[in-house]
Amino acid sequence: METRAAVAFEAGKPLQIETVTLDGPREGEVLVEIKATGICHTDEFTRSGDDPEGIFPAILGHEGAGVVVDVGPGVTSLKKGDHVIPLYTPECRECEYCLNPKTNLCQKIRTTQGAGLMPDGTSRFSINGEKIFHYMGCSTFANHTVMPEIALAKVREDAPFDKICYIGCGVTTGVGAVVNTAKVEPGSNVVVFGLGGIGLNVIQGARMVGADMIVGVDLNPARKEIAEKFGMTHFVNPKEVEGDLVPYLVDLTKGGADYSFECIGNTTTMRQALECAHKGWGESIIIGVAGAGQEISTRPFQLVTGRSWRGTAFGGARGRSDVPKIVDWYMDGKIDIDSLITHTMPLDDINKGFDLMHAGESIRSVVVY
Ligand code: NAD
Ligand code: DAO
Ligand code: ZN
Ligand code: ZN
Repeated sequence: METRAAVAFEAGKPLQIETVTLDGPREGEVLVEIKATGICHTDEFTRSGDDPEGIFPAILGHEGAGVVVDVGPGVTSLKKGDHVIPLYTPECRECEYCLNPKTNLCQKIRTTQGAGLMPDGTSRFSINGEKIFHYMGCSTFANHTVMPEIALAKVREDAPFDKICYIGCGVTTGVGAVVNTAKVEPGSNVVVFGLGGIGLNVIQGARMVGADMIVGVDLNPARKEIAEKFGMTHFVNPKEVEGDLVPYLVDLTKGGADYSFECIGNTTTMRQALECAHKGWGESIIIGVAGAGQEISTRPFQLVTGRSWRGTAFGGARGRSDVPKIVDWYMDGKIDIDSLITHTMPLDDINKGFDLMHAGESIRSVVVY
């Protein structure tokens, strides 16, 4: 079939809207009509050329929601008409990783996904016979895409696509980091570095589980108002702190954070997040993705004296099992997604979504097909 897509032909260039050829689903695969997709920083990381593993030409996008149009042979868990959210972290339920409760990093299709290909080592996308690569196993910047069955979460049909697409990355990453990775207890003191599309979801996750003090740290004063709406109790702008930020945060939290989260991708703030964690038990969770080749450091005594440093991908969520529950939390009003979707646009205007991100004007832009 033919479908419309925003194609990244070269690193650093705007996406181009094209008619592309999409081959039908093969064994274990599903054809999905994408109804809406968020534009995430990770798409920009790859589009810009900063991602050393970026492959071109490719159809980017990994934060979508849509409807099953057709299924290939052997597909048993999905049928035409089902509503789905694509998963860049699949859940096969049978690999060594899926069988270990300590991780969500299913490895079943890791190698081919990382190479921009379907599990059989080929691509379904092309233009005039020239191969176009898949991206993060999703390619939601196409109106139709083909996905492995194990990388689709079936979700309820009354949930709006233009909101729940954000659960495909940002919401699950932030809320899941609190619920699945840190397992924040009621009454905890939490410090969140970076109040963007991820950090605001950490804040609402912390509120949902009953955290006591929720401190937000951001250089952008405009983030204070929306973070308060999401449950932040104290705002700290590092530019306004006299002296070192870490002792200031330790003092504010009366000894340090029970849990801190780094949602920026900056190795300096990663260190600050670790060091503002409480002596003896504080845990610091890295969510932000730092630039290629960067390294973190601290004095080992920080760990000897009981702080832990951890990281999380996709909020520790097992997508097929956990994503439908997060959709329920949204539909039940336990989490707010609407206020975070600051802009919507048609596919033709997708590059405006990237411009808004650069200007710091959007929390989330969503393309509606
Ligand atoms: P964002 O740009 O929307 O938010 C970042 C925020 O940090 C902004 O509000 C900015 O003002 C603030 N900031 C920047 N530098 C700062 C500093 N030095 N001190 C304090 N505040 C500062 O980004 P986002 O979409 O929320 O993504 C955050 C990070 O999470 C990115 O690195 C992204 O790649 C990563 N991410 C990780 C996962 C995962 O599974 N681990 C998933 C999605 C995104
Ligand atoms: O299993 O080795 C692996 C890779 C898992 C990929 C997880 C990526 C999470 C962070 C990237 C940002 C996602 C938008
Ligand atoms: Zn698996
Ligand atoms: Zn993302």
